[in-house]
Amino acid sequence: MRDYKVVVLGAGGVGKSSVTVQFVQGVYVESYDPTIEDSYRKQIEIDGRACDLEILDTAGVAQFTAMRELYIKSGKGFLLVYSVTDENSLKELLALREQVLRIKDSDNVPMVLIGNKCDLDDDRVLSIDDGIKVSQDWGLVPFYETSAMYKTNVDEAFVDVVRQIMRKEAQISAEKKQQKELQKQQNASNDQGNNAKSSETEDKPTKRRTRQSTIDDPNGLDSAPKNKCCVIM
Ligand SMILES: Nc1nc2c(ncn2[C@@H]2O[C@H](COP(=O)(O)OP(=O)(O)OP(=O)(O)O)[C@@H](O)[C@H]2O)c(=O)[nH]1
Ligand SMILES: [Mg+2]
Repeated sequence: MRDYKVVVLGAGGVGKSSVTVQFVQGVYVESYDPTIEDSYRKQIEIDGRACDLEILDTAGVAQFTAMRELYIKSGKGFLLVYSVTDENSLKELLALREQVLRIKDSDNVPMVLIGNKCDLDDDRVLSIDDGIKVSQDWGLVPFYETSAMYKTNVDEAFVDVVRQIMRKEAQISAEKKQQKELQKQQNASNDQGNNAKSSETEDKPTKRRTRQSTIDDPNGLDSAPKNKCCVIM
């Protein structure tokens, strides 16, 4: 079974824990208890493959975010969560994504953008289009509006990020295979080159011998018929 480490990031109170607990345990947590760090495991089957998910629910509240860099380093995929009721929470995600890309030193990091609390119509300050715009700015990062309360799009978002990790791993192993193949071919052609060289070196003494025999024998091959002729005559 493959291990997939997913990290849930976002500002304080956007619903990271609620989304995570809804996905892992299928329950909705009404109360708000700021997270320091929680880790969950869940086994699921995606595209016929058994996956062991380790989900790290991180702190959004500033005083607990010191470990963020470590989480990001160890994570394979990221859920970047904002709340559709909190404009600042989306702004905070821009810096968070930059941090993820910087630490991972890559533009190709498995990630989904989540606009949570989509059930709160009356408190909504960010539209679906606001989310779509950010997803486009990020190179079409998959975007889901979720409700942890009603479990809307929660499973879909997690499955999406795991699929991205799977795709990336498959791509990396295909590239490694290709590189090995290329290396093999290169080694083989180097060997051929060396063989050709060594057969050239083997030829040289013969040539030298031929030349030498021509020098040693002043009559050489050309003069043989003459000699013969001479002998006959
Ligand atoms: N209506 C509604 N409320 C939500 C939803 N998700 C979370 N909440 C509520 O928002 C509050 C904060 O949720 P949490 O899941 O604790 O938020 P968090 O992002 O984990 O917060 P930190 O751990 O402090 O970073 C809680 O009271 C939740 O019940 C949602 O989808 N809809
Ligand atoms: Mg939390």
